[in-house]
Amino acid sequence: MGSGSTQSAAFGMAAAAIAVGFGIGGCVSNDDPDIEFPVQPEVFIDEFDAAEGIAFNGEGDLFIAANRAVWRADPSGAVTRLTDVFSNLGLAGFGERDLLMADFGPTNATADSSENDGIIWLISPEGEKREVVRGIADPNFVFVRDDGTFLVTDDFTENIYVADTTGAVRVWSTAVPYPNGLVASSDGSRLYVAQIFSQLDPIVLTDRVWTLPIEGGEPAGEPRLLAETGGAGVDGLALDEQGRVYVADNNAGKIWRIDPESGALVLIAEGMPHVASLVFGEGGFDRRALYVTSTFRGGGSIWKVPVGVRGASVLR
Ligand SMILES: [Ca+2]
Ligand SMILES: [Ca+2]
Repeated sequence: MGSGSTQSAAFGMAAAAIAVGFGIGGCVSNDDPDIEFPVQPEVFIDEFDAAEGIAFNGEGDLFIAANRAVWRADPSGAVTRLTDVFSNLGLAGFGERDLLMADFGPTNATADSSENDGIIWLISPEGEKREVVRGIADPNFVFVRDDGTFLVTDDFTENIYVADTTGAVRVWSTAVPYPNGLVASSDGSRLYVAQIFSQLDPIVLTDRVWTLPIEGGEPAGEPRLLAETGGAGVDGLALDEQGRVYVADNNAGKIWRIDPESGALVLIAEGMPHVASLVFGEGGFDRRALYVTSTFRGGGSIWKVPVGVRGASVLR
């Protein structure tokens, strides 16, 4: 190899560095140059009145909690009812092919009376289900970790619980008030937490996404405010393969992407009333799109939002 080719390689690296510099400084830093944010979302499924939980299992099949039931959805948008539950809260793939579901149970804190009757269900893709955790009043979101345990939020409290399928459950963190959606950084060193309310009774929605440091599987220090979306009622979170955080801004009907270092925001899509939870496509679904639920106030639509990048690998 002559010096010419070394020079040319060095020049190439410099050019790449300059390109990256421009990318950061520019107003749009997409991975797919054909996509300009905000993108136009499309309705993927319009069969439901209310939906929230959404997750792929380890076999690449999509499941949705909607109309007080759990459904499997095909890439065509056709849905099959699997089993009935009390509510429509968070879903997460668990193990090779099962799901965990957060269910408020018969009562919840927005009703006249609330009891400690929430349930975490373990549900097979065929719809067989059994209770695995009791003792959480109104479980909202489930985030599975790499050791077989999972974190569960109760967004009417300050509690993030850690639990497992033997029924063991304890409060893991009280650092973020009214925690809703969760997702961890890919290296596991931090947990992103969406704070949905600033107070209850009457409910005041808020827009804060926090970073909570983790060491040895436990919270390690004070949370840091990562971003405020300017919306109201931040709900589900998802992570892309570049470590960026996507948040469903429920009352604003928007999805934002947050830079995990700077907290800078990019508006990904809008016009989706009361979006709740979001996942990247897997299996036979579009892997460069988010699939997004909406609650009853949003009409229960399931949206597809192309984002031009894949999701981070999901722990199950
Ligand atoms: Ca309850
Ligand atoms: Ca939620």
